[in-house]
Amino acid sequence: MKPEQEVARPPLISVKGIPMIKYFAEIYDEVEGFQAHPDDLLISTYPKSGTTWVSEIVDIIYKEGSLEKCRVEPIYMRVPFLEFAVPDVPTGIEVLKKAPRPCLIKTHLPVQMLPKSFLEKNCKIIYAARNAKDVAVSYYYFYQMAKVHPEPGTWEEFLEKFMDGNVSFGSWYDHVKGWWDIRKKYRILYLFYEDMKEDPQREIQKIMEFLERPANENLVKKIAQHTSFKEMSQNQMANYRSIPSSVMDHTISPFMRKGVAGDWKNHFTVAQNERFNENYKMQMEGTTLHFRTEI
Ligand code: PPS
Repeated sequence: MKPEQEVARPPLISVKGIPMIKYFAEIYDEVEGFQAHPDDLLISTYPKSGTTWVSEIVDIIYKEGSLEKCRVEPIYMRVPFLEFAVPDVPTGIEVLKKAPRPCLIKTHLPVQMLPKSFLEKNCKIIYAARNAKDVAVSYYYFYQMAKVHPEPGTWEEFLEKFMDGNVSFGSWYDHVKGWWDIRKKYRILYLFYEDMKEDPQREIQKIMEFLERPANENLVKKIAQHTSFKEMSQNQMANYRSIPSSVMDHTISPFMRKGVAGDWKNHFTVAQNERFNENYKMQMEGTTLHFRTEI
């Protein structure tokens, strides 16, 4: 790893009008040309929406419930992050080049930036979405601990940037709507974090059906237990604690922070909530996509 100042907090760079982490932006051309295998499974999310949770669930499904097999590598090796890049660490593309294919792949790209080959090859895709208020809060803490992001500023300032789409991977509103709009045209399972919190076993069963994997009650229960927030926070192969602190500093805020629906209530002032709701109505006008901000 290079000295910390070389990794730390460069300004975002616009790619196709979307603000991106500098290092990710620098390799985007290579990412755009990535060739998917028809049987690769893509896990797509706006950041902080339950990517790691869904990834762990899918990995254990693929490994037919074997916890031992899941424990061999950290989640970012078991489910490579397509557009990932930081100095002196293998990029997502480099990891994928060495990975046995077909495989599981993570992305945060908005649909218009996804390498075309995923849709051309009709790959199965699981999209996980989470309500905007909890995403904004989770992202604010993540910006602080993951030093590839610029300084988030105060909560008030960050919330404004979030509403303006001036954060890494751009507008939450456009991201969730973009993926929602194509869900029926392709093989896309669109999940909600709040549904997973409400009834993890039901959602795991849904994922297994989508993946055409036989589900039985015991296996579903086992997966739900292994992927609970409590278990995953303590699981060194899922909690991102193996990333050097010059990149992710868990003493500022742990990656596995709270894992609940509705934490936004502890952060939004009444005035912020009113302003956010008004802006939300405008940005989400006309969509059939509906989120729950509490369960
Ligand atoms: S990332 O960096 O975008 O890939 O992050 P992502 O994994 O999408 O989101 C991180 C948030 O998800 C919470 N999380 C969970 N919640 C419930 N159950 C489980 N098992 C779980 N695993 C991760 C994590 O705590 C982050 O949310 P916050 O609100 O910050 O706690």
